[in-house]
Amino acid sequence: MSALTEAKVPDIGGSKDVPVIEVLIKVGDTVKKDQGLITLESDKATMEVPAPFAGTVRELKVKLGDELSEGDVVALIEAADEVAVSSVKPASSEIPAPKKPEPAAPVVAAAVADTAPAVVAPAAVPAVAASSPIRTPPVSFDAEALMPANVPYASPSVRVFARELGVDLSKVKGSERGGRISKVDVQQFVKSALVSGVASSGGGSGLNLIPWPQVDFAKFGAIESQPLSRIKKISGANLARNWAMIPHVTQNDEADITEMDLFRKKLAEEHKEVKVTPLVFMMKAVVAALKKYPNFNASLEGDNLILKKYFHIGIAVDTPDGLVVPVIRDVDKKGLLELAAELAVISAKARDKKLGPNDMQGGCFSISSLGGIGGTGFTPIINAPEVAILGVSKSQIKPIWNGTEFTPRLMLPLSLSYDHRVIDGAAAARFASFLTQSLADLRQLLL
Ligand code: CAO
Repeated sequence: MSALTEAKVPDIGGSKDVPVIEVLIKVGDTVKKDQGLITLESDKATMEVPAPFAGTVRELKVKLGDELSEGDVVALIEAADEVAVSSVKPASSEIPAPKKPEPAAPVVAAAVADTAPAVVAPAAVPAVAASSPIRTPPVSFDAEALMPANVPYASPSVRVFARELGVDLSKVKGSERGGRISKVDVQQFVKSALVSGVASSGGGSGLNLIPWPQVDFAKFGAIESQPLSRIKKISGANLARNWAMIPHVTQNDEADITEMDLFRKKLAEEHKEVKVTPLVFMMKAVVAALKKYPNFNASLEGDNLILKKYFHIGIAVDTPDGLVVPVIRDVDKKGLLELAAELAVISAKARDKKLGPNDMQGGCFSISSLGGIGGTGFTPIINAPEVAILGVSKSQIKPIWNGTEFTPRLMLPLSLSYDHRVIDGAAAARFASFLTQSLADLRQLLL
């Protein structure tokens, strides 16, 4: 067995009698260099005492609630590398002058006070170690980094939580009193890092969002807390990412669907077995527009635009548990009635929670129709990795000037959100304009 070496509390900025609020190790644990052994919490900061070298914890000298100051012994550690300990034996009894350690250099000894033996000599330790205590160089902690003002202020559980997520607490802004970092601050930091695609180590290009407001709502009146459904959690995460990462612009337009709706009603009359709504006409018009403007049937992959030669359309379906987007495949190859039947099947499947992952994959472009409900326009959020989405609102009869007089026309509001990294405003205006023309005169779809 190697000699046992004392791990001591390093320079903690002059703080004295600082309580131990967390013991992070137990006897028998193997520790890495710089791994936290205990956490001390003063009224100004929380700080970990790191292992000065790798090894095995043989004895713990502190317990929760103990009050420690610089130089107090935390644990006895058997160094993993015997050479590391023996190599520090000085040639004479003179103690080397303290040097500021170089962080990259291997640590060869623990903290040791000038007067105290650095190596404890239990029975198993070689006699030489017991009789002539090894004097080791001074502490290898970076006192600067451990100064209370430089140590992130967070409770032990938050520190453990951050460690589990691999978050560097020094990069997290604390929202609590005195800048204390809460669990929510850490979660918010992780969310921002994920959204920005920046690793927790940073890089300066994150969103750098301020933490989510923490409000005790119960202070202002009665409340009830309801857990979000699984679908809401999943779709919420997707929507938040898409909204944050895609530069959205929404182009609004109106289609005169007077003739289209007459045709729809006639079709519905003749084919009572299916429900023919304006949505199937939108799907056909969208496919014609995607063929004419292929950049809308694309996905961004790094510096490349992946253009798709197939036409699968996602349809946003409102279910009691939240929004899902099943995909209807090969819309270009299907007629209006077939699409109407498929739409009925897939939306029923969505509402019955019977959609499988396959039903929701492979979409090229999505349509979100709120036309059955109401509204004059909205901003649909692009369903990444698609680059555009069409929002459909409720049609209504409006007086439209035909050059000589106002005539009543059934007008359908359309809202086209597009990824401005891929699509220019002019292209979006053309795409929307093509859609309105096609819906106004369905013969266009045959061209
Ligand atoms: N203008 C006027 N009336 C419209 C219309 C429009 N744009 N679109 C549909 N309607 C009518 C339909 O013709 C139908 O009328 P009848 O009951 O008289 O036959 C009625 O509104 C209801 O239509 P519907 O909503 O059942 O059918 P749909 O084909 O239009 O839509 C579906 C199907 C699944 C898309 C829809 O039910 C749905 O879930 N929409 C919500 C999508 C959503 O939540 N989007 C928001 C995403 S962002 O949060």
